[in-house]
Amino acid sequence: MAFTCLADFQAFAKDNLPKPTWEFIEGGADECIIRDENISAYKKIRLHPHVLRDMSVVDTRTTIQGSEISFPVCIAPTGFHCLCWPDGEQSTAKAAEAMNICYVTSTFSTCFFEDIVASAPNGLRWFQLYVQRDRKITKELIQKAETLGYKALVLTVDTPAVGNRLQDNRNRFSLPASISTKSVHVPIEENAESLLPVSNIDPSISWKDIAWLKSITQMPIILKGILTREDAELAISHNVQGILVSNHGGRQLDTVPATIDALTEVVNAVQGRIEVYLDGGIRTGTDVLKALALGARCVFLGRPILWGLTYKGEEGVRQVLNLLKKEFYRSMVFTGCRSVSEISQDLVQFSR
Ligand code: FMN
Repeated sequence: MAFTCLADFQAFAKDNLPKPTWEFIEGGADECIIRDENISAYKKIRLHPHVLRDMSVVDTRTTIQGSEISFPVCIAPTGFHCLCWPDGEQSTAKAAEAMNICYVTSTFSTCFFEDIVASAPNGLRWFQLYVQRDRKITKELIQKAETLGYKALVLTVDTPAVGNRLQDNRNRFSLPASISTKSVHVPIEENAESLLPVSNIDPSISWKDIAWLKSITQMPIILKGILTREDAELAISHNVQGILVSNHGGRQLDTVPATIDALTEVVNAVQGRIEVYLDGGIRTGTDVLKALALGARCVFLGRPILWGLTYKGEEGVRQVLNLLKKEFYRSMVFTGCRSVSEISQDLVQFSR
């Protein structure tokens, strides 16, 4: 089968993963309204292209937190890559390194961080943190990541509890015995109703913990899961270096705004003081272009990476990223943008 778009990888993953695993990856919270709207919201935005601009040389590169990436698409943190491919996160890291983009490694990785880094020693990597109830373990995790060359700390702020994922509850989904998280203990056996590894995540984290994190790491801090102007302003006043507009792929609270709809509110509050990123529902090159036009510095992919991994490990993830890179390049050519800095807000119009 020829893979011509990201949806082709999705179809492959659906046909080839065990059904409960597929439903765990694909699932959203409650009625999955916002999981789907993250995707459909892009379809309501029309492009406003410019022609006759000499498109013979087009440069897709940009920077995030000062590091260059080959195009403005990186890998969002997702846990449990060994559900999709035997050496899971190690293959993902290799693909990110080969593509010269950033891989945000999840706290819930199923390979050791040391092995992930050894697989792709020169890759740009950020570390996603779920603050653990045991702050000593949390501190050790952060310091290990920093020692291993992780360049930023992505603090996930939308998970004081796990979303209500109906399919996982119906399937009584749990990790197969052969797969485990390697750096934090996931007491899946304690939670027979929703067998998701949430019980060690500290629900008490609050704004005051940002100062604590700053006291134990030099890494810039990026808050993942901000959706409102108020929280964006608080993020700035707590001196974080970036915001990732995210609703966790619709897996946490249903019926919040689609991320592309929340982006403008956050970008307007931030006023260029720190970088703003977005994840959720990015499936085509024009989605990337639209998010950048509305002020995102770069976007992150969640599920499509897992589809590529399921297809062919490192090679599959590279194919997903290459396809999206070509689509993004084409969208720049057609809208008259020779560089990422030329992607501006006048490129988009909202249809009714
Ligand atoms: N976000 C985290 O911050 N940490 C995680 O460990 C994590 N695990 C995830 C596991 C799966 C299977 C999925 C689908 C998402 C996970 N996320 C996690 C959320 C992603 O980082 C991201 O916000 C979301 O997948 C983006 O939406 P998309 O899948 O539509 O691209």
